[in-house]
Amino acid sequence: MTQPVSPPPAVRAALRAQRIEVPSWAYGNSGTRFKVFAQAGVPRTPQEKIADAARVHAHTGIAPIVSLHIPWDRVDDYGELASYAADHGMRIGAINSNVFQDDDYRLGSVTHPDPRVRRKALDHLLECVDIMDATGSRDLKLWFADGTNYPGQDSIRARQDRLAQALSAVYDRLADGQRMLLEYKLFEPAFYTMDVPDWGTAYAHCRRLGPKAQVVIDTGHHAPGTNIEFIVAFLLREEKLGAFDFNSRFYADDDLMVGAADPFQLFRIMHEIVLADALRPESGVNFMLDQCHNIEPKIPAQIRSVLNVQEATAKALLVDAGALAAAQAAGDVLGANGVLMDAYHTDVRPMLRELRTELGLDPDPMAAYARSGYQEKIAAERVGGRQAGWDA
Ligand code: PSV
Ligand code: MN
Repeated sequence: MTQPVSPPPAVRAALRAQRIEVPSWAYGNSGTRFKVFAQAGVPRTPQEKIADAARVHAHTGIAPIVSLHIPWDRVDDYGELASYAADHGMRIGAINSNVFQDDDYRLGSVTHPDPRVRRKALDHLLECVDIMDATGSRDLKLWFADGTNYPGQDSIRARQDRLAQALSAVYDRLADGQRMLLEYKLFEPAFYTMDVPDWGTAYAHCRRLGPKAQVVIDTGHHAPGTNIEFIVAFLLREEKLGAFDFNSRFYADDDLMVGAADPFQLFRIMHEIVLADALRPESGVNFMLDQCHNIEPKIPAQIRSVLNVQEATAKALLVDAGALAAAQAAGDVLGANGVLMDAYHTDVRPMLRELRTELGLDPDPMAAYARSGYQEKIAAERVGGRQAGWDA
């Protein structure tokens, strides 16, 4: 079945309302542990990162939110930073805590055996909530590098107790309307146990804490072959899916552009989102990117990533839900699969170009950015100073 170029009004409305949040750190230098390649024009300050994020929004029309990472984006006045973002048509999204880049955290942060280190980590998390108050952010994103490398190194159970204690102290500090998002990761940097290795662990902690605690699915944080859309469907049903950290991976936590490695997986994820009516910003699911552009230019890579999510979403919205339900009820295995694949194989690019034109945007965001001269401008202007990166 061929889909019409002009989408039904409901699909059009859903695509207009879709919002994607971009990470400030995607605009800084990044790399592997072997080499960080510097790029010309990379931001030196959080303000310059926000200005770059604003270019992504200017060309896509659906990415007006930027996440910060503290201390990478530390400033004296966060209220002022929020105003700067607003002046650029952006708002500050999730505040990402960082309790993994300090010598004190060699054996963990909130699960460290030493109460002094645990206190220091907790103080940082609480400071992040203060920052949320100043920026008007709703979400605190928690990712813990905590874990162990060797059997017997520390008590798995005691570390869970310490984790629960810290989470509960942060939870109690949250104001009305604020949430904490707990991210899990199978391995890295710890290789024997991670203290939050999987969605089940994150879910169990969040469930005990209450409704303001929600799980984040970083698509790169699973064992190869994991059925991520199953996790999505399950957490949505339990009202515990708070956000995505979108990226793609071939091997481990590769942080490549979302939709680059496996566009079909991204479609399957977005299909579960659409089925649960969780695409609307009011649904509470925050669609964030968490990516690093080690070898490709950063702003166009972010634009491409936003477009990849938009394309997967458009395809998911085109699934004929009635035909799918009928085929499923009839036990028509091939028919049901066919309905899904019809939508996946639809070329949605013409309809998205049309939508952008309606929004007053250039229909081809990648070409429009290339023509805009912004890349040349920042390369010429941003000379001197210290380029942002993983350590700044
Ligand atoms: C950890 O690998 C992670 O996915 C967390 O979200 C961090 O905050 C982010 O990467 C930093 O790059
Ligand atoms: Mn992440």
